[in-house]
Amino acid sequence: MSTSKDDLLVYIDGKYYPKDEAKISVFDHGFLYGDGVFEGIRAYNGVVFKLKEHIDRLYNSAHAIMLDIPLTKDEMIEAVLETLRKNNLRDAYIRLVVTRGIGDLGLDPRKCSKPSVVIIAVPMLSLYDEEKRKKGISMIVSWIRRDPVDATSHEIKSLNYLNSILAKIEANNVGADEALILDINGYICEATGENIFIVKDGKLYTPPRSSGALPGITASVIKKIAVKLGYKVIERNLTVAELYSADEAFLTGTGAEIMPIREVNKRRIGEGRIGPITEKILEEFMKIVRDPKEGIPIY
Ligand code: PXG
Repeated sequence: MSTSKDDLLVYIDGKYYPKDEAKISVFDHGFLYGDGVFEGIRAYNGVVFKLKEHIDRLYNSAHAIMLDIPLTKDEMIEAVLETLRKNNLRDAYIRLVVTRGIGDLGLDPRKCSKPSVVIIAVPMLSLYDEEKRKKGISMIVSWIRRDPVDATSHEIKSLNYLNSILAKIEANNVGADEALILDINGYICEATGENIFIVKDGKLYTPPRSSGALPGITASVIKKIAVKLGYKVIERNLTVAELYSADEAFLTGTGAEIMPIREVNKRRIGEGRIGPITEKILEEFMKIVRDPKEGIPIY
């Protein structure tokens, strides 16, 4: 049986705390400056899906911001698994955060002596309702552009998500489900926390890494599934007009899994519901996430 959300145990620097006592200092630069890195991970049926890949990405993000994680990758994997065990979880959403640690009120990270590691695991939450999975979501194109690769690039999964949050606020303000974020050149980049794929004439298209999008772990799984199913996957710059005239389009991410797009800026996409190729890929994805070979078992 899973624990209820109220008696969750949270891992902080090697110790477990009840949810209400799980606290980080206000002098932590993760709080003061968004200085840190994170991962969002999911466990399905007792297996942490692509855990190794998420840990690799976390350490790459940390390396890019010159943050030394005080655990080896193996120790980190064990800490994630132990947090799930302590909470009796088999299907879970896991948030792994490494902050710069406690410093002074200046932003210089050299003043922070020790990074903090936080692992939160909660019973699986669905970010979108299942009806949306069939009908698709509505999107707007946000006026806020993705931080370019030579700025606070989202290739690095840092704690600074204001760029995405501003886009999400725009979507919320007009009652849209999600925001599409363009790169500095006006090409499609990604959504606030999901990558995007377009289907046209039986081929899949997705923006290149140079757009500033996060190299998504779900997206890389989708690419493999698509190829296995016989669809060509092309990475290239995509315009909003191409999205408007796509046969199908969908978002991918750990939280969203695969989410069809019904409309963008009130333009219907394809049939305005989940398309046949998206449906096939979704069906295969749901098999793969439960395959023990695709992750690390908890128990
Ligand atoms: N782009 C961005 C900017 C992300 O933050 C993705 C793409 C998809 O990547 P993965 O590796 O998950 O396929 C992300 C991931 C949330 C949430 O709570 C966000 C993500 C993951 C899990 C939960 O909104 N972002």
